[in-house]
Amino acid sequence: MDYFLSEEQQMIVDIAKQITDERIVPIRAELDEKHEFPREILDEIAQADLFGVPIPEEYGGFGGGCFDIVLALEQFGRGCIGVGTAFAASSLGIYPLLFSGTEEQKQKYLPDVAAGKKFAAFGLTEANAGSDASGINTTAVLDGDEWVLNGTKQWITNGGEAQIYTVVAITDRSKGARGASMFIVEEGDPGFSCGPKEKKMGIRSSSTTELIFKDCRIPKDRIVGRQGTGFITVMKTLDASRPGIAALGVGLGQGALDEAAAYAKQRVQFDKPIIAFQAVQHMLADMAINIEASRALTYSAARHIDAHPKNISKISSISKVFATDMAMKVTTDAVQVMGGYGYMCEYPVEKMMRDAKILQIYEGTNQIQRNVIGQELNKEYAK
Ligand code: COS
Repeated sequence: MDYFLSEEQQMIVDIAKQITDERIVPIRAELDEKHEFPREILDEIAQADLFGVPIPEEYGGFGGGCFDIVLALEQFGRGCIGVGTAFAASSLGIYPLLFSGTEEQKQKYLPDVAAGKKFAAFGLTEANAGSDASGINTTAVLDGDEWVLNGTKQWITNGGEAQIYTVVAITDRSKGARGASMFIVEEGDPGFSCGPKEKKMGIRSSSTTELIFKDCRIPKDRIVGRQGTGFITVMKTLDASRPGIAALGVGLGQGALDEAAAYAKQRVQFDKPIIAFQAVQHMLADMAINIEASRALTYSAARHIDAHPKNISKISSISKVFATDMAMKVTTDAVQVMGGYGYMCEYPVEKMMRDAKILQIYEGTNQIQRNVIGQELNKEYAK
């Protein structure tokens, strides 16, 4: 379908597609098997200036919006969700600065992230604060000219690989969600370390670690936004980033359909390629229907967000739920079309199915997305 991309948007697609086909696809299985961080690929993505897509031009970026980043992520998702996640998490890590950072913070941190010289990460989740994000226990206390952070963040993408971390901590427990604040922690700050890499079902090339703060001291001016606004910044960050997760789902679904359809054309049973059987054709057709519907929805959501950046929670969550539930179903069906071969590690759909699962879990489970959508409907229909 023609989505009427501008010249610049088509350029983003073409560059991301080329990196995906030439660099990601040939080594994705090896990266997965070795749990290896895709540093060389990310360096190439940096050389192609794609880390700068969501960063304004005055800080060395491309000045793009949600739709531009969606286009890049769809391509990376088609190749490998692990690589796509590592890329996406760097944007996620700098969204708090874009939304709430001071001019000095933007000038200090954004150009290096835009150039891909430094990676970013976003630290929200804790052992006892997942869906209940406001239940975090990490604290930050002002001591003279420094904030002192204590606590542990869990399952942080790009942990140990990033140099810049935006981290939420409680500054006033009595104020509930209004008692959380956002901070910038840098690699090497005293009292800050990352745990070992977690072993995961999928997205194994991306790094996932704990962030550990033991009397971690950072300068006073590393707070992002006013004290007490950290939770609002978190919510704005997640609203802006969830269509990117939808885009990873669209790409992953497309990648799985490409594999399944190519296999069905060459696999002969009962003297015919199995694509000639209606049972298989209908499975492929359902995949194509749901991928295209997800793509159209995700693109529309991203374009809407760029045009109307306020009150975007509902459409952002709708795109995330629809496209990632689709990715789980399509990758599962791709394995089914390929039968025993699909279940074997030599074929990419086995990894795709494992990778798909995280899309329904991270950046807010799909159950939480339905809560967000339901709460918004509740408000709309009260009018
Ligand atoms: N934008 C701006 N502010 C928002 C917001 C949004 N999208 N969503 C909520 N808020 C504000 C609320 O207005 C409220 O402010 P007040 O206290 O001033 O009224 C505050 O944030 C708390 O909101 P709420 O009471 O709805 O939060 P809950 O404690 O019920 O938590 C959340 C529900 C939003 C945390 C939950 O639905 C959620 O999204 N969980 C998933 C978190 C997540 O994605 N984790 C994975 C992270 S991986 S990076």
